[in-house]
Amino acid sequence: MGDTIFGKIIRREVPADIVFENDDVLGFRDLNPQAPVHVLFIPKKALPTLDDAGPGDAELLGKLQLAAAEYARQEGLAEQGYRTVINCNEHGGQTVFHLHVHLLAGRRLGWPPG
Ligand code: D5M
Repeated sequence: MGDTIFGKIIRREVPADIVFENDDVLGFRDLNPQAPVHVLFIPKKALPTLDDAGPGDAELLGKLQLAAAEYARQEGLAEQGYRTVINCNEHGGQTVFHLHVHLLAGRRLGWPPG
């Protein structure tokens, strides 16, 4: 498992506000929320960036997106809408190198993102 803060959250070595969990994915609230709802979905199998994903990760990537969609449905966010985002490397704005999907909801989101 990757040695990042997210690895420590998976191992319950640091606290997090965990709101979703299944066999492959953990979801917890972002410490620095950019919308009224801002949840991060991470694979329990660490992968640093989307650029490190290969064909063998196709199912896991699907599970991450489906976890976000399932959570959004459960929380009643789907009808008004939401956004999922994966930041990759420096210009993508990635700061934690354990692949994660951001789920943003609860306000009208601007486009294009900054
Ligand atoms: O997103 C990384 C995100 O991770 C950023 O929005 C802050 C968040 N973060 C960092 N540390 C924590 C902890 N400990 N709990 C919850 N959220 C955290 P990126 O796409 O890499 O910029």
